[in-house]
Amino acid sequence: MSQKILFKNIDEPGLATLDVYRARGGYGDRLRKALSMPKDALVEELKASGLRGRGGAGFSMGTKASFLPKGQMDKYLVCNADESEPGTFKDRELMQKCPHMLIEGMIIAAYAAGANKAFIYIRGEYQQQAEILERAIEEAKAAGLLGDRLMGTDTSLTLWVHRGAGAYICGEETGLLDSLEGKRGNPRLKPPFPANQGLYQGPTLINNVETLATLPHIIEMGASEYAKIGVQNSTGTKLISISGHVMRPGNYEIELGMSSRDIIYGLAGGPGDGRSVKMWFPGGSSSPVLTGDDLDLPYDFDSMAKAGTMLGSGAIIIVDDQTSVVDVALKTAQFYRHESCGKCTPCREGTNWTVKMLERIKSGEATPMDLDLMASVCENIIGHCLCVLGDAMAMPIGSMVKKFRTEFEEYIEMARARAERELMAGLS
Ligand code: L3W
Repeated sequence: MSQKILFKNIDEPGLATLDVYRARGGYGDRLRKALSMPKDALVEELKASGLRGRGGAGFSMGTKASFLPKGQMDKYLVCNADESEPGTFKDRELMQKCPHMLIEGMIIAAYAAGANKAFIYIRGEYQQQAEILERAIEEAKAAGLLGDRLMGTDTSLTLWVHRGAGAYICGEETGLLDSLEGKRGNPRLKPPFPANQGLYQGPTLINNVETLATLPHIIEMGASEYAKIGVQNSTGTKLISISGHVMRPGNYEIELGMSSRDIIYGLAGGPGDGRSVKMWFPGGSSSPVLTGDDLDLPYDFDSMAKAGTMLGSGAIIIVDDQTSVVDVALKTAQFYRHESCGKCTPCREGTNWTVKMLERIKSGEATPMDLDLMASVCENIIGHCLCVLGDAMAMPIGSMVKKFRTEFEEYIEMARARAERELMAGLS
């Protein structure tokens, strides 16, 4: 279970330069092979690899590419490098240490989609990574790997880096497209999906950094070999970011289907002496939480879905037994309230209500009935918003209330008793 693909040489000094990347097999034969394939055959190869989107939704990459209409209209490729999901920091390491892997993957994806203009939309805070990408693009251009007739073929590709300005909603694909067009980053109603009507109304393929960076390896190995890695329906390896209460937080590459316990305790060292895992987010702060009883679940898309949660962006956040679930819930809800674009009512009002109810719990003003109200607010958000941001708050908070109801009730009682004592002390 230790196969490395994306992170194989990741700590090699100089890997961010074209020379070292080429010496490790970058561009060269595999790119030539991809660009010599008929576009349809390349898309079929991507489908056959079983690669599922690494940004959050886990949608089949090849299928998404196949949705783009044929024909001579302007088409676009956009790389979603807005990596803003709390707990997620894998794309940052990939772009920083191996920018050419992303560029090579984008050349392949653009060719498959018939796009000759591509953008990397990178979160504003990733200034260093944006500069590294700019330098790598200049190197690739100078080497004839980007621009007109790249590598002597009929294919052309212009690639730009566009920096965001620190808004989580711009990681939502249609908010990102609006932002890239120079507008406020508000989500659009889907359908139409970007594959049909995306950037500047043109067909647009949007994929996450890690998804695109995987393409050169699929071409090199062949789809059938790649599909042998991992488990059924979750092929390949996955970069995961582990944070929170673990001894060795960081990014790891794992084979999909690995036991969650082996990831959390084996790789990341667990929460440390005398502490245990109380709760964990398996796929960023948007994912419904799991508990210490779920540690033996295989870490793959379907196992997580069956457990009522999601693998999401692969960000595992560990919460130990000394942490209050109420504090985690409040922090989580505050994040989504702050990041809600405010365009649709269930998300704008629902995130605000949830924060207010959690604040009431903390200050001793709530009763156990407020838990039912909070659960009902969460239920009324899910599936009723313009985009997934509202759900992204309601799902984890709803799961916390459901799985840790007794702790919430005890907290309410304790906080009410404390508030009463303080009131009495103030009166005496
Ligand atoms: C054409 C159809 N295209 C679906 C495309 C669609 C998109 C992809 C997946 O949410 C997840 C979410 C969050 N014709 C199509 C079609 N597509 N049907 O397929 O679509 P969808 O709607 O399942 O998901 P989404 O709206 O893209 C994304 C989770 O991500 N999340 C993660 C955030 C991660 C970061 C990060 O830092 N990396 O921000 C947060 O909310 O829960 O499950 O491309 O166009 N019929």
